Amino acid sequence: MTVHTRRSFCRFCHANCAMLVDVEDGKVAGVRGDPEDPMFGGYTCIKGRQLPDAHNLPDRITQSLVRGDDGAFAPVAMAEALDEAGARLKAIVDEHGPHAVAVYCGTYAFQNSAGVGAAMAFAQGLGTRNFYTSVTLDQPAKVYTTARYGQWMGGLNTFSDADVALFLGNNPIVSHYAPPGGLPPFSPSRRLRDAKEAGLKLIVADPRESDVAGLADIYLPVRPGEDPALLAGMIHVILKEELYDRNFVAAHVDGLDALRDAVAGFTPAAAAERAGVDADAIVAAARMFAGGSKGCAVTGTGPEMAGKGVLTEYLVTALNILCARFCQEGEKSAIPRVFTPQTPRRAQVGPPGPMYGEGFPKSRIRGLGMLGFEMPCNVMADEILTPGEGQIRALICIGGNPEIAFPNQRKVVEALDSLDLLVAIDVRMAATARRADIILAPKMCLEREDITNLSEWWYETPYARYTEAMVEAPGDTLDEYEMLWELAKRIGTGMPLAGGPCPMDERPDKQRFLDLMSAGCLVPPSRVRADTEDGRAVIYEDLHPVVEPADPAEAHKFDLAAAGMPGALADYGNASPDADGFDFRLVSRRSRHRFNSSGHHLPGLRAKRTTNPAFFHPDDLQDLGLAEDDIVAITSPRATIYGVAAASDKLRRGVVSMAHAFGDGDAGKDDVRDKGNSTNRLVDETVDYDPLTGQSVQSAIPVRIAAA
Ligand SMILES: Nc1nc2c(c(=O)[nH]1)N[C@H]1C(S)=C(S)[C@@H](COP(=O)(O)OP(=O)(O)OC[C@H]3O[C@@H](n4cnc5c(=O)[nH]c(N)nc54)[C@H](O)[C@@H]3O)O[C@H]1N2
Ligand SMILES: Nc1nc2c(c(=O)[nH]1)N[C@H]1C(S)=C(S)[C@@H](COP(=O)(O)OP(=O)(O)OC[C@H]3O[C@@H](n4cnc5c(=O)[nH]c(N)nc54)[C@H](O)[C@@H]3O)O[C@H]1N2
Ligand code: SF4
Ligand SMILES: [Mo]
Repeated sequence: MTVHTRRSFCRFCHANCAMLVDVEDGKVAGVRGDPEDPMFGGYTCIKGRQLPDAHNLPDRITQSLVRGDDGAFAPVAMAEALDEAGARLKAIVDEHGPHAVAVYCGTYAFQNSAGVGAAMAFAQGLGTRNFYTSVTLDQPAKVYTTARYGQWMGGLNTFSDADVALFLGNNPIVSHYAPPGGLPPFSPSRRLRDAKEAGLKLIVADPRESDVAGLADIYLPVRPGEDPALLAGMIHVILKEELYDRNFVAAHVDGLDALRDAVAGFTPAAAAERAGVDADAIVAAARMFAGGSKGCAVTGTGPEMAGKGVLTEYLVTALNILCARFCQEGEKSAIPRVFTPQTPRRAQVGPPGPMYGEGFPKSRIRGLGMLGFEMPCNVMADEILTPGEGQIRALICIGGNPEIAFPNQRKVVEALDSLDLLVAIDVRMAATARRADIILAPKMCLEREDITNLSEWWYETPYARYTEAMVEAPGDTLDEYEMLWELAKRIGTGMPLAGGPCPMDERPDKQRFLDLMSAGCLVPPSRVRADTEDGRAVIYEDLHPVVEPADPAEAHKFDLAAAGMPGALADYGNASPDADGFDFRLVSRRSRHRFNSSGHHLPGLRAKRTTNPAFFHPDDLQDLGLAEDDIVAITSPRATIYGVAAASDKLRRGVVSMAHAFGDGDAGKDDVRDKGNSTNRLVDETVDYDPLTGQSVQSAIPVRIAAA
């Protein structure tokens, strides 16, 4: 058989690495990095290289499944599964109203370029407030702080321009994730080494010496959950030594005195005590960061999930503001973004967004509000379990796995099992899918057209791709946007999109759908497709926006005193960080060989690792009377899970570090080596959650350890 090789990009994760795909006999036979791609230069990771298996494994779900009266799944045609789902959803809406239907977009909804757009349109067409995405389990505080404190309309400095960088709990060498201003996730290790060779100064704060920490000029082994102390200490030094950009602050910043008062108590000695690092290192880090001319402080998931996400993001934002880490007039604007609706790029502060939850409906649970159009995931289980007006009775779960990834696993299981209808869109019998009434079989990435709208948040040039489908999907599958359209059609609701209502008489093809969804963007998907030659990326260099002068009619300032954050810092300073009897802190990390709960079924990844080891400092293991490979019981105030002990001298004492959304349910002592466990069983979403975003303590979880 002849092999045809075509260009596409990976969608195993959000990085969208450029790939060459070998197609043989209508199947994906091989993938490798595309060495000619100007952004990725041939880079791939071990996960992406599993795409042939992911597409071809015999146990992939390629036929929809409906649970019969006997409780067993039976394969049915897609049209029939959609008929049944549509009819049951319609009946629930007719009887209980639209809020009774919830939609959840997990990571694989994002990795389909039309997935979240279609899901949001479906939810809005239906009129339900119960729209959830993994963003609110991930880093909602970033969304909150940016909206609240105003944004610099010209954008943050890019990593390529930086001569200094501060990474707090972000390890892009493994995660391929960074917020704006951070390390673009394309060949991240090489990029970081090159930048260091060119003179970049790197500061990393992480309770474990992560891959990026190993390359740092200053490494701060911060105590889990105590980033606010570290950041307040750095700001204290920067203000006291007047290392900040005084011209910029005078022109663009209000509330400096409130911040100055709030950090007054965080002298280097006091901050060091609380954060568990050297006072000298805090001073050196402050001087190094402020001494750079360009480059940002950024956080990953670790500090956001450690209980004080909004406060932490506020302080990070304050650091970047004080040091004016923004693109200035006449410079190319940071991240151009071809497929995202364009906003003006000017050298000024944009208008502040509404307070978190302002102007949007509230949840019935704990008074938590929405993040933009999203309900926080941490209320979903209670919204399902709590009777009354608006109770969720049906859930459509798109490319997500709440049983493994949501806090409070036991409650989530109880909630999922109590639904009248659970529709899961998944490629395998994942833990959540196993509880579904209906499983819809999706196309996988190399069987779809897609655009690079997810990864373009990192492109420093106007780089864009429109990929064709590489192969025909097997079985009876649809693209997620098609499933949602078919469901809306059956329920009789519409799908409002940026470019107007989605036509509901005839299902639009993907190009049409993407064009409607992306209306207002720099270059419409259809034009990128037309401009594409031989499957390569298109770079619209002359469309790269340049930062324009400020518009004097629109005068805004950053307000460092807004939203009570200086007060929150003072409260934090006065609180005692101890949790009685729980002397360890369990911190999350990403596994190189999994994508959250995905990958356990892929032989190439299983061969590398079958469990998520519980890493301890060797001295802690010894003090606990434990040895490597022992099974340990990890107990939080909420529950106990088992883990396999591993030693690592890269951890600080008193910390246990585990990959989070692992496994397929609750593994016991006997099978944890083969399955791993989800740390979310330990989490209680109703205690110590961030009062603004509802984010629960998913990292820095208080635990105690014993031999099992
Ligand atoms: N304690 C703790 N909890 C956490 C975190 C943490 O650090 N600590 N991290 C949080 C974060 S950042 C996130 S984003 C969430 C993730 O939360 P989720 O997105 O809910 O979890 P995933 O495991 O990514 O779910 C992906 C699902 O998609 C399925 N899938 C795989 N390929 C495809 C495909 O091609 N199409 C479709 N339709 N489905 C597919 C997989 O089988 C899996 O069931 O977890 C959060 N939970
Ligand atoms: N291989 C792989 N890649 C992934 C994923 C995956 O599961 N596997 N998941 C994807 C997803 S959904 C996301 S959101 C991104 C996340 O991307 P990142 O945020 O970069 O994720 P991590 O690599 O877990 O890095 C988080 C770091 O925070 C540290 N940390 C934990 N608690 C604290 C704390 O209290 N303070 C500080 N300062 N640090 C702390 C951890 O030790 C860890 O090194 O990764 C994505 N990429
Ligand atoms: S980094 Fe992400 S996009 Fe790139 S090859 Fe790995 S899984 Fe695929
Ligand atoms: Mo995430």
